[in-house]
Amino acid sequence: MRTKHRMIAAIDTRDVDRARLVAEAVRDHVDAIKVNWPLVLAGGLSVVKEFSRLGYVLCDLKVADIPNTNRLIVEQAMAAGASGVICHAFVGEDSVRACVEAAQPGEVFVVTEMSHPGGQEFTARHAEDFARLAVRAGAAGIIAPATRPERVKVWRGLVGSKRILAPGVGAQGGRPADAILAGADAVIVGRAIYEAADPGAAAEAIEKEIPRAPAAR
Ligand code: NUP
Repeated sequence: MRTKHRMIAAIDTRDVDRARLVAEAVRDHVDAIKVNWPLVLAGGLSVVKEFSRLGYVLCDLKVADIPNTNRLIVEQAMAAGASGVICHAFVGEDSVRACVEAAQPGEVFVVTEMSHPGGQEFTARHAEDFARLAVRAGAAGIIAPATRPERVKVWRGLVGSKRILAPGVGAQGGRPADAILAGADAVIVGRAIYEAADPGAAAEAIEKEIPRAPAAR
């Protein structure tokens, strides 16, 4: 993923027409459009195909199963036009490797510590292991919480030049500049954009808050 804008739009609305409108409005301000279960269940995988014509589509299916099932899921996402998928690490390295292999030449991003308060209950305890696993398994990068930039900083040291994508900006309270300065390559923004009266203007305003200088590595 090229991270020129350092921002990814998460379009989680279940209204497919609204999703189309948001995708068109933000395309010049983001590096990728992320789709998750709410939109995929509402509009089917054809939404992925449609948005892939606009650019990079990151399929956030949080794949979390045995290797064979992971492969069957990821192959379908890639065939539908996704450029990347998000998977969970707690299922183990073999399952993550199955995603990485099935996604080729596409990319896999591995969830570490989740951004919501509940992310501290269980995922936080294993987040360092998840980040190391992502590197070993050949993933393109990790997903790390913009709500806890101090944690992002730790994993930047663990994952080297792998990508760090940080959700939790806006509705969950994280600030884009904090996550980027902590070492994230891009922030993931959902409700603050897709629920805005003018999603294009909202994306542009958040983009302006993002420091241009590369984070210290
Ligand atoms: O830890 C994570 N936190 C998170 O919010 C991992 C994620 N993949 N996400 C996703 O990012 C979440 O499912 C949603 O699609 C998006 C954040 O949306 P919002 O809170 O900005 O509306």
